[in-house]
Amino acid sequence: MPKKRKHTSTGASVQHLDTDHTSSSPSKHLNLSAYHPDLDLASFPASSQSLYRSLLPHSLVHPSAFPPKLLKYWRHRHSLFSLYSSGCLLDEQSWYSVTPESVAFRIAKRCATDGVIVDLFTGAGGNAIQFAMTCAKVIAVELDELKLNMAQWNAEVYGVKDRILFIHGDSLQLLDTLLTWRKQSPSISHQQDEQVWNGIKSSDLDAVHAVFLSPPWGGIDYAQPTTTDQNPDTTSTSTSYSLTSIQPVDGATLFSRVCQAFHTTNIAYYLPRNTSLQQLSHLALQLDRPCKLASSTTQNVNHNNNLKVEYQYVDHGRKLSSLTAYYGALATDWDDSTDDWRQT
Ligand code: MGP
Repeated sequence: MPKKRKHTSTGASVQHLDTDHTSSSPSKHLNLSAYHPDLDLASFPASSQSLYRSLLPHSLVHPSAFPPKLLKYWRHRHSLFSLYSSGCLLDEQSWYSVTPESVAFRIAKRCATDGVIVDLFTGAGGNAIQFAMTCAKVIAVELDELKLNMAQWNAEVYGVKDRILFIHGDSLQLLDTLLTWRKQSPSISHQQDEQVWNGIKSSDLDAVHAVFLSPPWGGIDYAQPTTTDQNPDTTSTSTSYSLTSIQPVDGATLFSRVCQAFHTTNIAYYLPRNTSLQQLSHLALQLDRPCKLASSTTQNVNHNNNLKVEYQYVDHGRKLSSLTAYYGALATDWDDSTDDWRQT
């Protein structure tokens, strides 16, 4: 496993650009460019300029175009992307599912590595951008080409595009391919750096430190409780979000397939704040049993059965927003008392 990297943010190489309210707007009625006042499009390469222009009509930019339910996300736009005014673009689904920047930064700090981090549900790139600040390489997979292009553009706004390998494809297909590939080539050291899937090479797979999962939770109304947790100490019960609501496959199935496909227990799982803790613990127990195909997972044996759940607050700590469940070394190697990697 590649060694962990101390968090040393490279900083975004973005400077706040001159305001240019006169630049051509795709719509005279909705002055979209007014909502990106710090964007100086002319300072980007021609290909990026045309990418921005092609994405703009598919993005929700002007508040009058927002469905009323989504307006609250627009009001928090600078919490989602601090460089929003420099040109960040999101489609409707991304507005309500992108990870707020402070939360994404925190997760990236805990996943920092000199190796590779894999983001299997990249969306508009909120997490991938922050991973690019703390990890040597990010593999960002997204099924929806429009969102992937937005992620690419947003990463350019943040000046970190070059650290991210953007892949248009189905993560579940990637997992299936990896399982088959591992059956065929069980050795972890590959003589030749072969192409495994859509530009991912065997050397990338050998360097994977962790996998980040931020799948669709089931729409904007995900917070309706879907399961009942029993507390064995008090015999009380509480209603929670169930991993079965995760799309496109049940969240527990997704977790075990990731573990087997990537030969790692280092998984960070971004989930609703009311996710069933019983179900999260159950996933940790699964890791006690060596993954069926994971011949090399013995190195992680001491890390198995470990889980740390971090609750994430936004709005200056006033509002509980989400949680991240950390498994494997992401849990065991983190020292809560120093809030940093355990010194070895
Ligand atoms: P939220 O619960 O919709 O917002 O999402 P809020 O303001 O807490 O809602 P309220 O009803 O309490 O007012 C909180 C955060 O969860 C968002 O900022 C996203 O980061 C994340 N999130 C929400 N959804 C629906 C998804 C999703 O489907 N997938 C992922 N990965 N994240 C989501």
